[in-house]
Amino acid sequence: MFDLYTWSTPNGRKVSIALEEMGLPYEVHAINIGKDEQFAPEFLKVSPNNKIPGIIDRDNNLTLFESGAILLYLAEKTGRFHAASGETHWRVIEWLMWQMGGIGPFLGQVHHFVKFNPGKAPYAEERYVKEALRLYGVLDRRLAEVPFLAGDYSIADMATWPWIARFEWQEIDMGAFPNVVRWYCEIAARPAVQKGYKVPDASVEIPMP
Ligand SMILES: N[C@@H](CCC(=O)N[C@@H](CS)C(=O)NCC(=O)O)C(=O)O
Repeated sequence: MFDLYTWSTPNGRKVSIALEEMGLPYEVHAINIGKDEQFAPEFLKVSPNNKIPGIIDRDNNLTLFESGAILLYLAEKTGRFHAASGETHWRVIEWLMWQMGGIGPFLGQVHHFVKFNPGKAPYAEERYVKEALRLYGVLDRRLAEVPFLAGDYSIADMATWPWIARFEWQEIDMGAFPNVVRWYCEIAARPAVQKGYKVPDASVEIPMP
């Protein structure tokens, strides 16, 4: 049994999707980051970085923050959606790190400047939109070669997909990225993804291109 500390954001959804995909039971603790609940001392015991997501594994009382670390932990614990060794092991890590270092931080800045503060910082808007388009291009080229980021569906896809689900916020023309659309729709059709997307807010729907 896991405790999941989360909110309705791409980083939070990575973990609820992974827990659903792996069939692991979990109790949801909604941390409303719009109300600064991420700064509550109780939450800091789980996530000292003041950000969701965080988990506690009740089997061993292990606490973990950083979505990439959580996904690796869950994959190792269940032996699913990752490979124990060999090339695929490193492909999963490679694309997971690409998400953590590129897709997450840069698309997050697009949300900040383009969606929520348009017109305030034209240089930042231009810089982050350009980088977003470059990253979508990288993703599209990769997905022209393989069905999923590391070959088979893996935690690297679970990490990346929730960020692409914000393509409207990022003002991305998905028609320009047909391989991304194919991959995105295939993942969106997975029952576990549909369930995990709605944590902790069951009223939302997956945006479709
Ligand atoms: N690198 C972290 C990023 C986590 C993150 O940025 N979480 C956001 C929501 S998506 C958050 O908690 N923001 C609250 C804040 O910045 O105060 C991870 O992947 O877990």
